[in-house]
Amino acid sequence: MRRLALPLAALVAVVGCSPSTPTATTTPTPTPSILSVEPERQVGVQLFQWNWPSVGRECTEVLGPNQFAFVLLSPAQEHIVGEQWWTSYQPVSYQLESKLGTRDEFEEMVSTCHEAGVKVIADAVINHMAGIDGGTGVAGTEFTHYEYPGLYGPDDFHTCDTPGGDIVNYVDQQEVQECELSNLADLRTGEPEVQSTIVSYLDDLTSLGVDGFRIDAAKHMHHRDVQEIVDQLSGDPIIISEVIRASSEPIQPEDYLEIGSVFAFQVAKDLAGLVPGGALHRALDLKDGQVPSEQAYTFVTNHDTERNRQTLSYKDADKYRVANYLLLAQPYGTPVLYSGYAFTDRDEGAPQTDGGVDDVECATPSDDPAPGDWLCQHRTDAGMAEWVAVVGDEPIGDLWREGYAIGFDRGDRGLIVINGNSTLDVSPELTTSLPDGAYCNAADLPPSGAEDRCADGEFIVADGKVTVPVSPMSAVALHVNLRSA
Ligand code: ARE
Ligand code: CA
Repeated sequence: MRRLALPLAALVAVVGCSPSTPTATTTPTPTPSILSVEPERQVGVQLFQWNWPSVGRECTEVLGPNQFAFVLLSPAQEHIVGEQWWTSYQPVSYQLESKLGTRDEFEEMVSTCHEAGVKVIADAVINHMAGIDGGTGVAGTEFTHYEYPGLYGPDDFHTCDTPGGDIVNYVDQQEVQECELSNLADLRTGEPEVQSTIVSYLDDLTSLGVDGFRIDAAKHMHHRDVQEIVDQLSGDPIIISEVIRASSEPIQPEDYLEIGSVFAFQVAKDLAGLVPGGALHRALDLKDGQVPSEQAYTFVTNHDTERNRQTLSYKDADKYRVANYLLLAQPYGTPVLYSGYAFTDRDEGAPQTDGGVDDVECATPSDDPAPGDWLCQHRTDAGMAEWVAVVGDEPIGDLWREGYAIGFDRGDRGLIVINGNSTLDVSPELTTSLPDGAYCNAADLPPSGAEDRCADGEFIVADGKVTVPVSPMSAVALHVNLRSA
């Protein structure tokens, strides 16, 4: 999705107000015109455990106006009953009835997001079904561990002679793909009947307008199985496989590149290492193995890693914010922001009533949120999504460095200074390719996307120079579409 060259025609002249119609007797006053670029949406956000009405509202109010490209949902299918968030990852049928909402609500959310210019990526849990002996699902489906009426019977699941039938040894490819991930009934995804049942489910989501799929636990399906399933899908959905990179293992993200894109876990781990150490400039050379930029979905954290602490998360407060600025400022991959809720216990579900997740109300930003607070971290970076859309694939200019702070241009469209010092202010005078003008800070905008958001720009670019004061653990990001007229 990233690195697409912007057509020259995308450079359009934006005029502050329309000139008065010239007549024979009056001469038109020249109107100050500001060169502006057509933003190309790139940044996505994972709205973890947000219910469908809340996702739709966020698309309209925040994601659309701020040039977000897509939203990544939590799983939509029927699942086991329980308050934990991870019940979403134990399918019992492919009805779109879940703790996150009904089929109708799902369909309405997709069209609302589309109206706001935001694509929708669904979370496809297709490697397995439930991990418990049996019961009744949230939409009333009765099931046992290996029997799901109308979908699958015992013959559709792998059997495995490891203890409990579980994956124990990640170095054995067959075990990883044919034994059970934490007791989750493992589908024979190589079998044509299983494939066609999965394809019908995913096509159903596509028929409701979904633009693509996160393939959950893709590592646990042979890439040939995933390829065969994807080849049978209607349309041309975006495919992003979840294959957590571990250098010691035989199955690598690269194995899935012919199918589509992958999540770049290595980038998240690298960001977690370099921010606390202050080597911020190293973020400019991030890369995930051999995964090319246009097939890498990069992130600071996701719902698993914020719990196992393999990455930074909201619990790291200002370090987490700095990592997000780096993710967005560097050019590798398609960045996905994360938005979840505060928790103390890893299993804790989102705030819910009678088995349904409550509508999201964002808590006031705080470094010490209460459990169950919706954090809405992505709103803090809302203006940065537009910054990324405006700078496009412009290259990184000369690097300025001082202590733990860095600054650089992105061509003649944007500039960013990130201050990773925990107590020191910086205020560099930078040479820049930005056109002259009075700019506002995209890293510090309210998430409303209001029209008059840069009435009085405080960062003055004159004759290729600009002075940029930045307080500790924050950033100033300028771009050509955020200037005073
Ligand atoms: C829950 C309970 C279990 C119980 C099971 C069945 O926690 O105790 O046995 O239910 O009743 C999520 C939760 C799990 C939860 C599961 C089902 O995280 O706790 O189990 O839902 O409800 C591997 C996979 C990777 C996977 C991670 C978690 O490779 O695909 O494990 N990530 C996805 C999702 C998860 C989800 C699932 C898959 C299952 O993002 O949220 O699980 O649908 C090394 C390896 C990695 C491995 C990692 C984890 O790093 O390289 O491949 O990741 O270890 O140990
Ligand atoms: Ca499997």
